[in-house]
Amino acid sequence: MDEPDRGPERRHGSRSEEIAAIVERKGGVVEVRDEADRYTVVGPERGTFADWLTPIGEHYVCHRNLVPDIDAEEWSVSVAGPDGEATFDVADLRESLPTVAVAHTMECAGNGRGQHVPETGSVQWGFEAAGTAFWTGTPLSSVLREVGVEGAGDRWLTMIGGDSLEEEVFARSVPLGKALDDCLLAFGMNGQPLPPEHGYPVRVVVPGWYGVNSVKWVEELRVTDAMVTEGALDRPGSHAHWQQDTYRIHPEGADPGENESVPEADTWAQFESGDVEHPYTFDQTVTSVIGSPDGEAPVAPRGGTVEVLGVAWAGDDAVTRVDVSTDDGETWAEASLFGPDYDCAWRLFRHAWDAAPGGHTLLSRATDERGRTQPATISQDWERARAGEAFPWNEGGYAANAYRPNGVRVTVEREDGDGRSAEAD
Ligand SMILES: Nc1nc2c(c(=O)[nH]1)N[C@H]1C(S)=C(S)[C@@H](COP(=O)(O)O)O[C@H]1N2
Ligand SMILES: [Mo]
Repeated sequence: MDEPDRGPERRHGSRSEEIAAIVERKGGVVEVRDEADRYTVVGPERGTFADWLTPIGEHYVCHRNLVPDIDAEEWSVSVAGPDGEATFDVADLRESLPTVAVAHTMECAGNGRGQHVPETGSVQWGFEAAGTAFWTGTPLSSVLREVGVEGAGDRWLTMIGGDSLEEEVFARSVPLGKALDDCLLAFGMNGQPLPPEHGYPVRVVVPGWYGVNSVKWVEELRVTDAMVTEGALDRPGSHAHWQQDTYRIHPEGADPGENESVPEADTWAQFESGDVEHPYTFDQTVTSVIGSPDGEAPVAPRGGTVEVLGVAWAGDDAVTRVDVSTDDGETWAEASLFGPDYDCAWRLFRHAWDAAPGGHTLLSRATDERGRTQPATISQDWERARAGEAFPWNEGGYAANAYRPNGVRVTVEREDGDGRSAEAD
């Protein structure tokens, strides 16, 4: 097959189409396949962020290679620990080990990448690459006990995807402590069998951490002394691309180098402390999205108010406060948090807005239990970023949580004397 020219200009062309498809589409979920970068992505509309549970059909999808064609009857996960190796097929996981359900807000580390100026490479997500589902499966702690894992120590768990290519293995490592704490081998999503695009028959779910850590179609787990580095696995192909070369926060042109460990896994703590030169994207930074009004059509007040609804999350930390501005950031009001309150899943927020007719820009700004608040913008000035005044522009466009780009422009109609919209009749 002839390969089309994939020069820089051509790639930029395909990026623009991608941006149009993801950000400007109307009317439902759209799958975009970027052959140049081998990415398949699907993203929902803004209205998805007005509900707590994300239906499977509205949950974003992101992966690099094609969905592997897997026969679940034949599939097994091999697990290597201190006492040797064991394999688990899907029936073993379902029937011989405990089943749990975990609420988790999945978010792509590239969510907000399309808000970086200048533009970075790869999928140009706006705010769409996030969703909350119930994931059903076996606790990793149960699986790991079977191969002799008792405590975590400084060890890591390296996870390999069944979509690995001969030349490039899809491998990710998380601290073993996190794996034992709350991670699972999931075989169900929102009460349904795991769909192929979300990792059927079995995927890892790493609650509250960026999506890339939740390896789909998982085929191998290994307890290791270090996170995966190049040449660490006895397999052909490159091993560390997804851990060491990508998904790290660094300025343009930096060579991130390889680390075997980090003193602290929290993404923002790595950045703030300056101890990790090029932070790894593990837990999610605090952020929020308004889901309603969605800006698609004018809204009419009821009894003078319009309800502003949205979601806010902060990875494995809790959201403690959300503020809403209905005048483009001039003034702010504290919203109420309501609805389900699970570790590692987003909270709903609402604010009753005294909405006057005309055009308004709505913003939301979340704060987490560590007192971290979303910054307004993304900036190339890393000093400002370290002071918490902006999110650091980084070459991979990862982990962005600026609130201004997530804002929504809304037109409010006049309400008539009966408390009904003038144009609703
Ligand atoms: N094996 C494998 N797992 C993977 C990926 C992949 O390309 N291969 N993509 C990761 C990325 S980048 C994200 S954001 C999440 C997305 O999960 P979802 O498609 O179920 O939303 O899967 C992660 N797990
Ligand atoms: Mo991702």
